[in-house]
Amino acid sequence: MSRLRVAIQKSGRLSEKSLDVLKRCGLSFARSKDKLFWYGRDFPVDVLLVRDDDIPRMLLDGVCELGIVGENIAREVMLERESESQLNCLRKLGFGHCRLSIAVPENRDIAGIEALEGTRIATSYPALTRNLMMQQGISTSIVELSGSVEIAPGLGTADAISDLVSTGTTLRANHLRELDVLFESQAALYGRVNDISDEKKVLLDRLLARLEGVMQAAESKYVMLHAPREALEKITELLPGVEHPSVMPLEGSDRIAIHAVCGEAVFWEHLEALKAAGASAILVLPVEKMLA
Ligand code: PRT
Ligand code: ZN
Repeated sequence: MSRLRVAIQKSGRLSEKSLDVLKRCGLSFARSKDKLFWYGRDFPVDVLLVRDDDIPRMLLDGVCELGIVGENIAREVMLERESESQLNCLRKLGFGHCRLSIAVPENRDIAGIEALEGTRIATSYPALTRNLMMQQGISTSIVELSGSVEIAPGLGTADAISDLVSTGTTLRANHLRELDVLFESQAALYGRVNDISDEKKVLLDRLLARLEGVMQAAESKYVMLHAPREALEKITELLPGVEHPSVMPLEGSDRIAIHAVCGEAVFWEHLEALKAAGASAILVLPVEKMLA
């Protein structure tokens, strides 16, 4: 019986959510704390726990068929190896959001990244940075650093940096200013799926269908409310991502009950607008599972 292997980050920003998404696909594992391999119990998918930087290479080397990693790392390795086609991004996962940005010392008067032509840029993402700067017609010399990139300008080893940013706190703390965003990243499921056996392909398709359901369910809400019959059209328009709600009569009332799965986020503003349109008893429930 065929099995698939999925590599995830052992400990770091992506670990918990990577495992969580697999669990929500119905996977469970026989695990031991320090072991790097967890055996899939209910579904033939095993987990390898590794450093995130190793995941794209493990996929390319055929150690595993699947991996959850930031697009930043996947793209960097693909550019390094010039083998973009071999790793497929199967599904973006909606967590681990960050951006690869160019930042400069805040006291330097630099208007845009064009002004960085011929300067030195420190980064842990040399291939991605060089590639994205070249696409904009800017050539720079790359100073490759494996960590603490943000201190390079202060030390005089670079004029600017290209680093991951999420809140911007690290840049501010180091008196750097975000000049431009080169690349937006999030965690994604990657696969080496072209050269796998038919049996593994069947497994992969099952897993991907479940994952699609999980992702859609996470983005969806089930909304129930009461409304005057004549407000149906208006209320349907106000429900985010809904075209055909279920409509039910309410015993002994001229109002109706409307139920709908909203495919987009439901905010307080939506509820206030629904109330203003005549809705009452508005309930918003999470959707646990969904299969199209
Ligand atoms: O040990 P291992 O190699 O597995 O982990 P790691 O330390 O290399 O990675 P980790 O856990 O820090 O990050 C894993 C992935 O999370 C990255 O590859 C990105 O895809 C994603 N991610 C999301 C981030 C950030 N946000 C982030 N803010 N990765 C790093 N940072 C760092 C950034 O490098 C900078 O030093 O956080 C600092 C900036 O954060 P702010 O909030 O101050 O802007
Ligand atoms: Zn890493």
